[in-house]
Amino acid sequence: NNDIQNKQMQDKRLLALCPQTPPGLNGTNPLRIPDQETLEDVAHRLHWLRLLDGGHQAPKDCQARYKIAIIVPYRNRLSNLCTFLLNMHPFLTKQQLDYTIFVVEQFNDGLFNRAMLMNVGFNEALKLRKFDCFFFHDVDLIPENYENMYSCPDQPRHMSVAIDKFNYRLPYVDLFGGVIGMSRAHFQLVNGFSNMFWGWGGEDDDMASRVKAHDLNITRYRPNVARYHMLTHVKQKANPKRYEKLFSGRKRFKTDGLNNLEYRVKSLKRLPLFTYLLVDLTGRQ
Ligand code: UD2
Ligand code: MN
Repeated sequence: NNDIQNKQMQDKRLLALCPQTPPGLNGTNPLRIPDQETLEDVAHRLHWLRLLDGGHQAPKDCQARYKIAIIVPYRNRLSNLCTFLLNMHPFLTKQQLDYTIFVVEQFNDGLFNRAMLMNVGFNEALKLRKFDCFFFHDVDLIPENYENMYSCPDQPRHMSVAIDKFNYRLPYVDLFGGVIGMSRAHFQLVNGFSNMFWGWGGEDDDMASRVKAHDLNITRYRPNVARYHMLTHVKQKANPKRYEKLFSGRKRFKTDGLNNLEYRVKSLKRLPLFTYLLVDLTGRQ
């Protein structure tokens, strides 16, 4: 048995690198709808993918170029999460990626802090594996086009350019919300997201300013490739202080982010479809 395992590991090392653009990506990703909105049902439907524990997958016929972490901020959106997982796993597998999906749930009630959950996801993921890049991903966005590659970007990449709900048009040029991809080094360079945005809005624009303040460029794929379907959910209450925080943000890039992040991990589990983190966020709302 050990011999077989050794042999398999050797074979893996001899495998050729996966192509930058895998074959057969033309065509649209059909929207899959769960029969029942339970994680068990979704796992059952995805059985054929043979996912590894913790929502991990790696190509079998070639050696992946990067190790990718998908970080999903989450609280109380089970219906969206089921649809997200049912669609993302087949999509990312088809792109021949070595990836792991992390769902980071906010334990405490009160205002949601999307940006801080991203920071926690980044931090905790790196304790498990040295991921090369990170996709920070809203749970309600489903890529429509297989060519929308989740490969590590050289510069920070805004992925969700054309969303059906916005008539497939970018609402404003500096938008950096929805789905973004960044290398580990760039995310560290900008000190991650701000931890100070509680409630809806502003945290994505603050990240865009961080990126620009560090002489990085936001890149995008063509709008006919970077297309997404948005799932429905109830609207959050907007944070009335978001503009204030945004305008004063510049002064805080160095002191507010990865380097002053405080939280407690209540639970860390390798579930069949994702690595689950339940966290208590500390900080003033
Ligand atoms: C927009 C942005 C989003 C973020 C947000 C402001 C796009 C396409 N989306 O989304 O990236 O900047 O505005 O904060 O630009 N979530 C939960 N439970 C909650 C609340 C939020 O799981 O109770 C998570 C979930 O992953 C969700 C994400 O946070 O997709 C963004 O929140 P939203 O969907 O309520 O905000 P939305 O659609 O206006
Ligand atoms: Mn949304």
